This record gives sequence, C-alpha cells and structure tokens, in this order.
Amino acid sequence: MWRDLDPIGRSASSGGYFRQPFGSAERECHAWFLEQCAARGLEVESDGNGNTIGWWRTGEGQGVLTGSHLDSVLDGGAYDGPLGVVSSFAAIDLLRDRGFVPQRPLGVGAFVEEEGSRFGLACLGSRLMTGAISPAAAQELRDRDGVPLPDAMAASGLDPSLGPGRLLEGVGVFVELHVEQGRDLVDRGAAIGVASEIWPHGRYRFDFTGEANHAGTTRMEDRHDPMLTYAMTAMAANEQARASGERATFGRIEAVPNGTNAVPSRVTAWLDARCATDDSLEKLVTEIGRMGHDRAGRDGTGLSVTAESVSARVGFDPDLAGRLADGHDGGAWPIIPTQAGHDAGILSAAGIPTAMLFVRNPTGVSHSPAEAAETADCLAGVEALATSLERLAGEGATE
Ligand code: HGY
Ligand code: MN
Ligand code: MN
Repeated sequence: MWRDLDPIGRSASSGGYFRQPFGSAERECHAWFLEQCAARGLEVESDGNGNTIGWWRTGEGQGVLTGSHLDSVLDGGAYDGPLGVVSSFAAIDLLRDRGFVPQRPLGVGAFVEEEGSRFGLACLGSRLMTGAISPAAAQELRDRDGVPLPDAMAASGLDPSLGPGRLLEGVGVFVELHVEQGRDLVDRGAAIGVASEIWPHGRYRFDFTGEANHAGTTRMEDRHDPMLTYAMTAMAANEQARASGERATFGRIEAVPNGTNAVPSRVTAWLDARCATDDSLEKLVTEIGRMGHDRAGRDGTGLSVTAESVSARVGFDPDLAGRLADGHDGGAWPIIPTQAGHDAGILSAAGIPTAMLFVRNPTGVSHSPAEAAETADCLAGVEALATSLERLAGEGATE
C-alpha cells in the first residue's frame, strides 16, 4: 500500500508531496482509498463534503471508526495523514488474519482538506461533517486562484452538497493513528504514544498596506513601506512566542506588485499561532497585532488582522486514552500533548469519544519532504492500532 501511494503527487525536485484537495493527485489517492475498501469488501459511504468511510459491517451498534486524511500541505511529507489511513487498512488485515470478529462495525475514514492548504481552513472536511462550519460559510471559501470550494469539488467530479450528512450517525468512537509531529516519543525512547490534548491554534491574515514607489529615487524617510512593517511584525511575533514558550510562524507571504525595483503597495502575510491555552492564544495574537499596528503607525502604513481558522483546545477523553495506553507488554504507552491539529480534534470537539495514537518520528520533522518514520515503528503502529480496535470492538467492549 505504501508503495502504491509513494509516487502520487510527489515532486521530482523536492521529493515533497502536493496533494491539495480535489486536485488530480489527491483524487488519485482517493481512488486508491476506494480500491483498498473494495479489496476488503468494506461498504463505502460518502458525504457531500468529499469525506468517505469504508465499513466492515459486522456486529451491531455504534461503530468504531479509524482512518485519517490523504491530503498534504504544500511540499509535505509522506506520512502526515497517509500513515493513519494505510495503518487502518493494515490493522483490519491483521485482525482478520487473527480471526478476530468485531462485535461492532469497524470503519476506515478519509477526511478531505485536513491541512487547509487549498482553502485556508484547517480540517475543512471534518468541520463540515460535524457542523463546526456552516455550508454557507464553506461556500465562501476560495483557493489562491479564486476558485470557490463548490466549483473545485464539481471540477473533480463530486456533487458538492456541503454540510453535516449522515456519515457520523453510525460512529460511536474514533481513533486516529498519526505520525508524531515532534520529538516527544523519540526523546522518551517510545515507539507509540497516545494523545492527551491538542493545543489551541489559529491562522490569521495580516494585510499591510503602504505606498508603491520607486526603489531607487524614493528617499528612505519618504517611504511608507509595508514590507518593513511586515518584517518588524514577524520579528515581534518570533520574540513574543519565544518569550512565552509558544509558537508563532509567518510561513506564507504575498507582496504586491512583487517587483524587484519598487516599494510594494501591499504585503499580505499569514500568521500560524499555537499556545497551551485558549486564553494565551488570544493574548499572543492580540499582542502581535498591537505591535504590528504600533509599527504601522511609525511607518505610515496600514494593518488589518483577520482570523481565518481558529481551533480551540481539545482535551481528549482521559479514560479512553488510559484504556488504550495501559496494559501493554513493554509498559503503558506515554500520553502526550500535541501542537498539531487533527480531524480527531474536530470529532472530539463534536462530542464523539476520540483518541489518537502517535508513531515515533525519529527527527520530529513534519510538513517537510524530510518527514520520516522507521518501518519497524510503523509496523508497531499497525499492531498498536489493531490492539486498540480489538479493545474497542471486541468481546465485551463497552459503548
Ligand atoms: O497544521 C497542523 O496542525 C496539522 O498538521 N494539520
Ligand atoms: Mn495530519
Ligand atoms: Mn499536517
């Protein structure tokens, strides 16, 4: 399965992946997902948002859902998302090899646009599925070329009918396996971990406006340069986050007209901020905005800040996390926080009992072509997921 996915959407120059939702590469991954469901006799259900679940329909009652996402960030790694999906199919194969018969249905899900890398809103598919975003608001989303979400879906052959469908009706619990995006497990010498929480995090668009002018003839003191205000704001964000042990990143920027010999008229930059509490996230972003406005006042430029995607803190069900983490030969799996958002966070916030399993990432690097995981740890992840599914769907599994 891993070899099937390897070449899809992979850049020959960087080795990174470009699997943006409803683009050809991501749709090829989705076709692969349907093939894997068919090969295992899983009954496929989809909603009008592009989310899909393949069900092993045995037993009765609310099902146990696993799975993850197949889309990537721009120039992303191979594991973020797909490792959870491939491990879900492999765990089902392992359970079947062991003659395990689930007492309740087992599903493998693939949620669209988890990264928000095309339409700017993280976990768009799972947010639509749970009603965390309204269809009306989702219809307003556009990609960088101005293509509206419904048009992008229709162009890929989907009939967009956005909003909460019935996909979650049969779901009693969700467990998502994901490559760790950090070094906690490698520093602990542990191959598998369980998530305790997801930090609150958000994405904010900073619009800096200035005065276009000649790069050579305009004296420095006569300029109203939005690039300068942006640069000082980026410095301030970095200093603020360092001071409080939090995270602030400007990773995306657009300058207009983006000319080499002109002072720009406008600079748009996106801040990704992540903090341990909702309150400290609010404080950090407010402070960065304040410092940006202060600098704009000195540069004679303008600034407006717009929150584009905000995810509140998610505390996963501690009993469920403990049930999955305990009772293993090598000792209990560590229960650790993450600063990375996930569909599991959205389903948990929607009230579905949810857990996450992490697979050790030897470097901690993610959202990069260099993202990697050892095969032995990935196989340990399949075993861990199979064991977890057994506990959740086996004999005497409680609701
Ligand atoms: O950006 C994130 O936190 C996640 O990797 N989508
Ligand atoms: Mn992910
Ligand atoms: Mn990611």
